[in-house]
Amino acid sequence: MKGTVHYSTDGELAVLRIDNPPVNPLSSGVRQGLSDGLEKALADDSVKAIVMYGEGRAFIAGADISEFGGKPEGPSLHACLQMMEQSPKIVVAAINGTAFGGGLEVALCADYRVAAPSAPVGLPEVKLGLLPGAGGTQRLPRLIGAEKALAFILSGDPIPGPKAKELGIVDDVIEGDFIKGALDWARQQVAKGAPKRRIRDDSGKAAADRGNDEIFAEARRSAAQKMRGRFAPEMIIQCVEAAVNHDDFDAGMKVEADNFRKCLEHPQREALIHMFFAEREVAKIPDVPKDTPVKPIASAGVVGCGTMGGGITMCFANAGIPVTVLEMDDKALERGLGVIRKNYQRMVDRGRLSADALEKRMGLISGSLDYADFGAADVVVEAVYENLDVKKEVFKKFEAVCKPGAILASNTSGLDLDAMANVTTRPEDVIGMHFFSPANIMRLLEVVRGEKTSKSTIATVMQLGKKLGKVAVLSGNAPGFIGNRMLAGYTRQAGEIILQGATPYQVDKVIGAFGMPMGPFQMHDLVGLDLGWRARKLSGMKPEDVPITARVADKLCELERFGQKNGRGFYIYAEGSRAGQPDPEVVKLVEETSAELGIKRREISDEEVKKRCLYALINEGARILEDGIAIRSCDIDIVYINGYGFPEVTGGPMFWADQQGLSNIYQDILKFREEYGDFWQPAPLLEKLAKEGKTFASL
Ligand code: 3H9
Repeated sequence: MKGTVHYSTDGELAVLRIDNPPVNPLSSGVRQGLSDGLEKALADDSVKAIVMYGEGRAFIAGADISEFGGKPEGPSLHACLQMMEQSPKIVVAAINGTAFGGGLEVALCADYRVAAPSAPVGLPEVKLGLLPGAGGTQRLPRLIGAEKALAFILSGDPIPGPKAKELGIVDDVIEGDFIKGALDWARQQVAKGAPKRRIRDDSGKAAADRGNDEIFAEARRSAAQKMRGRFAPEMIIQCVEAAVNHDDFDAGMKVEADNFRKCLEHPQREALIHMFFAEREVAKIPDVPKDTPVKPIASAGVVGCGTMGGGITMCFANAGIPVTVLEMDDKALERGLGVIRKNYQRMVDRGRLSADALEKRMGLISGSLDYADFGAADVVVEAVYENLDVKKEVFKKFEAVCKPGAILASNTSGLDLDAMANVTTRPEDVIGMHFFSPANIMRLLEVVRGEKTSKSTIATVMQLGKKLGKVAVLSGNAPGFIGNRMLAGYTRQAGEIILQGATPYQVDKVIGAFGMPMGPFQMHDLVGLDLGWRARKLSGMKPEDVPITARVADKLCELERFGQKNGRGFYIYAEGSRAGQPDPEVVKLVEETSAELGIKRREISDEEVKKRCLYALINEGARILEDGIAIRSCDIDIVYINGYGFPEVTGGPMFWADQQGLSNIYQDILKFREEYGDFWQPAPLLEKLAKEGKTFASL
C-alpha cells in the first residue's frame, strides 16, 4: 500500500499527519491510515477533537490518479469520509499546502477548515476529464452557493487561502507557524465547545438557487465556449443542479456517483490523465540524471527582434530574467521593441497585466546593435532568418563574445544543429531551443540535443524551459526535429487529397471537427503561402519540379493571394477578420490543377480525409521513435498538443493511435499503399507493434 498517516495526540487533540511524498495523494495507504487514525481517535476518550494536515508542501493533492482504471485496494475514500462526517468529535482540516480535488473534498467533510495563506485550494478534476467525485459537487454548492461553486469547479483553477476564506470555503487563514497555529485554533474550538457542523445537513445556500435556471444556462454557455468538445463539464453541471434541486443529500450524491463513473469510463478521462503524467515524464531524460549540475541563468540575449525573437524576448522578461535583444539597425530595433510594448499593452487592456508589471517587464529588456553586449549573458538564443549559413555566422559571433560556459542556443525549426555547433570551439554548450509562434504564448519548447551537447547544458535548458512557463521536450538533431518532421507528411497528404477530389474546405472541416483549432489550409493561410513560393523561386526551382502538393499554393501566390496577410489565400478574409470564407474560384483552380496533372477526381469521404491526414502523422511518429529522435511516444504527444493544436482530449497522436488499435491503423495504411504508393510504406515499428498486438505506450 502506498502512503501512510501518522497518528499522535497533543493534549485533547488527535493529530493525523498524512504522509505520501511528494504531494500526499489519497493512495490506498493514506485511506487505510485515515480510517485507522479516525478509529483510534474516536476510541480514545481523552481526545476531544481531531486535526489533520499533510507532511511537506501539500495537504492532499487529491485522489491518487495512478490508481484510476485499476483495481482499488484498501478502504474506499467514501468510507473514510463517512467516518469523518459521522464522528461525534469535531474534525479540523488544517490545510497547510495544496488541497486539490479529493484533498479539498476531505476538508469539506471536516467540521472546520483553516488554511495557510499560501495554500492553493482547488477542484481541478475537470482538467483530467473528471468531476469532484467525493461529494465536492454536493457540499460546495451547499457551502458557497451554486453559482460560485460552478465557476470554481468548471474552471478547475486553484485559489490561495485568503481567497478561499473570502469565498467561505475555509473558516480562517493562519499566519506564521501554521501547524502550531492550527493546533491552537482547534484547541480554542474545543474550549468554546464548538459544535459539529456537517455541510450535508444545511442545504440552505444551494436551495436558495432553486428555480434560478439562468445560473445553469450561463454555465452551459460558458462551457460550450471555453471547453468545446469536453465531456466532463455537462456532467458537473448536472451534479450541481442535483445539489440545488434535492434537499436529500444522498440523492444528489447518487447523481454525482453516476456521473463520476461516466467520466471515469470516458476515453477523454484516460487521455487527459495520460497528458498529466506525460507532462511530467518528458522532463525525465534517461541519460541525464536528476542531479546533473545546472548552470544559473540570470541574464539572456536574443538575436533578432522580429516575430520570433520578440516573442522569445518576452518569455525571458515574463520570467523576470533581464534580456538584451539585438537587431541590425536602429529602425528594426525600434520597431521590434515597439511591437513588444504593444503586445504587453494589449494584455493590460484586457486586464491580464497591470500597468506596473508592463513597465517592469519592459525595464528588463534592453535593445542593442552590438554583439559585445552579450558578453555577460548566461544564455543567448538566435532567432534569425531560417538559413544555415546565416545562422552559422551568428554562432561565430557568439563564439567571439560570449563568456565561457554560456549556453548558445538556436531557435531553428529544423536545420542541422551540429553544423552550427561545429563552427564554435564549444559544441558542448550549443543546443536548440525551438519556440513556437507566438513564442510568448505557445507552451511548447522543443529542446534539440546536438551530437556534443553536454548533459549539463541539456539539464539547464530543460529547467530553463520550465522557468519560462514552457513544457520542454527533448528531440534529437534530425531534419524537422519531432514536430515539423511529422507535419510534413500531414500537409503533403492534405495537398494530395484536394488534387484527388476533396476541396480544401472539406479537409479543413474534417480536421476542425476532429478538434484541431484549424485545418491544414487555414494553417497555410495563417503562415503565409508566399514563404514556400518565394523560397522555391529563390532556389531557381523550375515549375515542373515543384512538388505537386504545392502547385495550388504557388498558383494562388501567382494571383497575389498570399493568405491572411493580404486578405486572400485559400480563403477570402473580410477586412480585419481571421475567419475566412470559402471561394469557388479556389475550387476551380484546384480542379484545373488536377486536370493538368492528369489526376481523375472522385468523391473522398470525410473518414478517408481524417485517416490519411492523421495516419501520416502517426506513421512518421513511429519512425521518429524508432530513430530515437523522440525518447518516448508521450514526448510526441506533448509536442503535438502544445505546439500544433492537436486536441488535448485525444491524448496526442500516438496515444490516440493506441486507442484506435495499431493493427487497425496498420491495415488501413497497407490499403493506402496499394492505392497511393510508397508514401504509405508502414514504419517498421508500427508494423511490429501491430503484429504483436502492442501499443506505442508499451515501449
Ligand atoms: C480526484 O481527486 C478525484 C476525486 O474528486 C474523487 C475521488 C473518488 N496522484 O506535479 P509535480 C505526482 S482527481 C498521483 O511534479 P508540483 C506527480 O505525478 C485528482 N500522483 O509537483 C509527480 O510524480 P513524479 C485531483 C500525483 O509541485 C509528483 O507527484 N488532483 C498526483 O509541480 C510531483 O508532482 C489533481 O488533479 C496525484 N493526484 O505540483 C492534482 N499529483 O515525481 C494533480 C501529483 O513521479 N497534481 N502526483 O513525476 C497537481 O496538480 C500537481 O502535481 C501539484 C504539485 C500541484 C499537486
